[in-house]
Amino acid sequence: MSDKVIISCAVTGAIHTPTMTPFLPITPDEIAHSAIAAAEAGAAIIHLHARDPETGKPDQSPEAFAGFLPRIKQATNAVVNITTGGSPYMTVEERAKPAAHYQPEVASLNMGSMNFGFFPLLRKYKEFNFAWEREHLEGSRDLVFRNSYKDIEYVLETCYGNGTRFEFECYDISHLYNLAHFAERGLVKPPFFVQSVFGLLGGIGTHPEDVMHMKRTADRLFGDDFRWSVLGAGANQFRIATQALAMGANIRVGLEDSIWIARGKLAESNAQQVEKARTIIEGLGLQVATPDEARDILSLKGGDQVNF
Ligand code: KMH
Ligand code: ZN
Repeated sequence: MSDKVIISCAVTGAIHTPTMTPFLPITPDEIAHSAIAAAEAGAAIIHLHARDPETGKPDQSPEAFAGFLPRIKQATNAVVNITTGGSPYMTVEERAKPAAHYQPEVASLNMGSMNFGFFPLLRKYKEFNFAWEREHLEGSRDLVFRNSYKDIEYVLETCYGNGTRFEFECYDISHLYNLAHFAERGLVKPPFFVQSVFGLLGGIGTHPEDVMHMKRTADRLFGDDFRWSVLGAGANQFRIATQALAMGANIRVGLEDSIWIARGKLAESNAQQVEKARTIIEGLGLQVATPDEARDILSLKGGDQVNF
């Protein structure tokens, strides 16, 4: 068990909407500033989505990423991770375009199809700033986040040849088995960066036993061939992180996954969550990994090998 912990920070995502918090980075400027501050606070990996600067709606066109990728690269040594999840409403072809074009060190790869319900958030908000927000939440009652075997192969075909490695997003135990299937076919190579996701409606829950079961299943399937990271969605973020840290995990924080810093208190920035993560890590006697240490742990190609 290494005492170096990789903090990933997912700065904006595609699930939370502008009405939910004034602190969600939306414009390229906001995304760049927020990502740079998160890296300065200790995030070794920055996981990125893009949004329409006027409305905040998820935008997966490669052009939408152009306003912040070079700026983050120039201002930090952080590993840039580009989403191929995009928004669950998009096709896989659309979702894979930015990672295929910019050839980052890491891209996300979602390891199975699932229901993805964020409609319970509707209860919290009466009015929305933009019309798309209500439709986005309401539509998730009937939303399947599609990641078929063919879809996963498509992302591998479009990105792996560029030396991009993956953050394998596993929202349930079956997604670990899907990763094992691709490993058996030789389509993915260790070390596998397994990002286990807890607490989304449609995925595994947030009970300590859920975290334990994810870890022991990954141990059984991959042995020494995986590097484990966890993210807890919403208010569970730091409880799950702390449990998993004590079990040897790396962690992901950021406003993509939770808009909170404490019970009922909005996080004012991504960096604030990274700082809290750092405090917990150091409080447990562990150390925060630098970006170069993360590159070493995950066998990444290097920040100078990207196309931005
Ligand atoms: N929002 C996370 C739970 C992706 O970008 O590929 C999942 C995610 C998907 O980060
Ligand atoms: Zn994401």
